[in-house]
Parts: sequence; structure tokens; C-alpha cells
Amino acid sequence: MIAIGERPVSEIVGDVFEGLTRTPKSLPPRLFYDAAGSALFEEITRLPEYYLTRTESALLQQYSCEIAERVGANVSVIELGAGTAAKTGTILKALSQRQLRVNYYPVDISSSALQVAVESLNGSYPQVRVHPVATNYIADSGFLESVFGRKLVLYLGSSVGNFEPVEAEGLLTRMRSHMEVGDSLLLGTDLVKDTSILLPAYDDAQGITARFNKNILARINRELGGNFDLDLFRHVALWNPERSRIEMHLESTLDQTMKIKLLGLEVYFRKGERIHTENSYKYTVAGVRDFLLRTGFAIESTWTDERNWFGTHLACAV
Ligand code: AVJ
Repeated sequence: MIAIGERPVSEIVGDVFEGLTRTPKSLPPRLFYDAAGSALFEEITRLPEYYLTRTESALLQQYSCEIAERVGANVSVIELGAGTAAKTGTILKALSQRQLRVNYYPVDISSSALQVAVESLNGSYPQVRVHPVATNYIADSGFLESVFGRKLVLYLGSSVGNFEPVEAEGLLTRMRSHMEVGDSLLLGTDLVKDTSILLPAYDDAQGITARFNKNILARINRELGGNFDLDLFRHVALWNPERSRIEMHLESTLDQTMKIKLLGLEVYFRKGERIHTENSYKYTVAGVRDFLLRTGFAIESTWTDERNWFGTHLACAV
């Protein structure tokens, strides 16, 4: 919340107004991550169907020494979308065996998640200095340039998959422009696989992902005085093969008009009408290689699990 005068103004005003007055309706996935949504995402990462976090964690654990060796000594670590940094400890530990001190800058829009990150890392890794940065992604902000010395940028969890391919390319190009030749990027990407695996990961049996998706509506109710009845919207997850992405939507189960008091807005929904809330792009290793080359990076190594479900790519700024 940002306070203007006496009245606190929610920072989601613009996104919600724009997203619900356009056709088709959509809301950006960054709106998922208030404290409640970040907690739900943490629950998602532990679901049996959500293989991403567990698979990537295993890769990072297995290969952290090799990664540290390839990156070399005396790097500062910047992590985009760090969240609670649950997977990062193993990398920081491997790096701290090769340098006296590791400066670690976790960047995330969720300050509640960052707080968890700081507490858990400060307890376990005395050589690591944690400098949390609570902001939206910072490729443009000049922050990267302000970090001294060689850099290792972490962009894990397939978070890049939330962006349209052209946007992702722009983001990495801008990021690269604030890095020097020889700096490193460790990128985690989910890989294309059978829909029998992909779909349950985004539509789990316990309904946690449905709650995560509907938290956007709950947030509009809480912060903007909306009157959405969460039971009158259905969580929809589908695979779009042309675009190689999972899509999440919220579908109105009947004709209804919702009111959002703080926006002075009434929003009409037809039965079956959807709000598009997220894309999660899935990649091939060859696709990631080309994508990185176009943005000024060359892959040094890609590690995948034995089922080829997830890719961890170490790339060098060239
Ligand atoms: C955090 C963007 C990687 O796309 O898998 C999880 C978010 N959405 N379940 C993903 C998410 C639904 C997640 N990312």
C-alpha cells in the first residue's frame, strides 16, 4: 500500500482497472503475490503434482559445486524473483567455499517472502551477506550496475515463463546491458512435456492452485472493496500447444455484474467468460539456447533431470 495523504491507495488500482475494462479481460500474474498469495505459492511448490520446484532443487543440489567452479571466485549474486530463496542456499554455500564473503541481493515483489529469505539465510550461512531488494524486476533500474564486481544473476523457477517471448527477450537484453562480458546467468526453465504431467501441475487435486488463482479476486475484494464471490468463478488451466504455454483463467459460472467500490466500477461477466490471469511458457533446450544467444549470452552448460522435465542453464555474457 502507498499512502497518499490520509488515504492508503492500493498499488493494484491501475492493473485491475485496465485489466477488467478491456476485452478479453485479463489480470497480470504479479497480482498473485500479496502475503496470502505468496504463502499459497509456497504451498504449491510442495504439492505432489507441482514437479518444478522439487526437480530444480535437486538439480541445484546435485550440480552446485560444478556451477560454482564454472562461475569462478569473487562474484556477487543477484537473484530475480527470489521469493523465500529456498533453493538458493546450496549455490551460496558452494560459492562461499571459493570466496571469503558472498554478497547476495534477493530481488522480489513480495516483501513478506524476502523477510523469510533473510531470516533463513542469516541463520545458516555466516559468510553470506543478504541485501534484500523489494521491487518489481529490476532489469531497467540501474540496480544491477550499482552492484560492485563480477556478477552471477540467478533467474530460477522458470519465472521467465510468465513473460511473452518478446518481453522475455527484452528483459534479458536489458539485463545483459547492465552486465559485463564474463558475468554469469543461471536460468531455470520448465521444459515441454506431456500434458498428463503439465496439466495436473496447474490444477492440483487439493485445489491449492485454484485458491492461488482466485486470490487475485480475493485481493480485489480486500484492497479495492470488490464484491466477487469466489464460488462463482471456476479455476481453468489449459495447455496452448501453438504457443507452448500453460494458461490459467478464472471463468464466470453465470451472468453476473461485480462491483469494485474503490474504482467506482461495475464489471459485467457473461456465463463462461474468462479472465486470463497467467501464461507459463514451456521451453526446449534448443529454444533456450537460441533465446539466450539473441540476448547476448552463450550457454556453457545445461543440466536436466533424467526425465528431461526441467532445465538449469549456466550462461556467460558474451
Ligand atoms: C512462479 C511463474 C514459475 O508458472 O509455474 C504456479 C507460477 N502458477 N502455479 C509457474 C505458478 C501456477 C509459477 N512461476
